[in-house]
Amino acid sequence: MKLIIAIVQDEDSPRLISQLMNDGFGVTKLATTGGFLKSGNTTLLVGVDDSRFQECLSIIEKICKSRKQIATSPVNMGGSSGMYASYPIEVTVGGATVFVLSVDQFVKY
Ligand code: 2BA
Repeated sequence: MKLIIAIVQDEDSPRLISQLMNDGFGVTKLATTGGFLKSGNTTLLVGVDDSRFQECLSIIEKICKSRKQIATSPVNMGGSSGMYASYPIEVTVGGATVFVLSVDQFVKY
């Protein structure tokens, strides 16, 4: 068994959760915040049998789109002034950031 930890954009999460549930996967949704943009994203925990692991990854890949977002980055104005200006930078977020862990044991009481 594997545990898939998928960090996805909030916009994709309702469709992704519906699709995974319809296909019989168990899903836990966590409301999370990205460290760089400091804006909300969604982390899904999905425990899957090895036999359905690729199927689950394919669903995540199919549904999660990459999008461009504007972030503001502080820039030192130079010298020892200690002054910063912020200017916008464009970053491409997603589709999905996925971690896969092998599960030693899975128990339900
Ligand atoms: P954030 O940390 O808010 O990052 C959002 C997007 O900003 C990233 O998209 C990436 O395109 C850009 N970015 C992140 N750090 C950057 C930096 N130091 N300099 C320039 N641009 C930077 P994604 O790579 O698709 O990541 C989306 C979200 O997935 C991240 O949100 C974070 O919540 C999570 N994530 C990504 N890589 C991770 C990792 N190695 N460990 C844990 N979480 C991760």
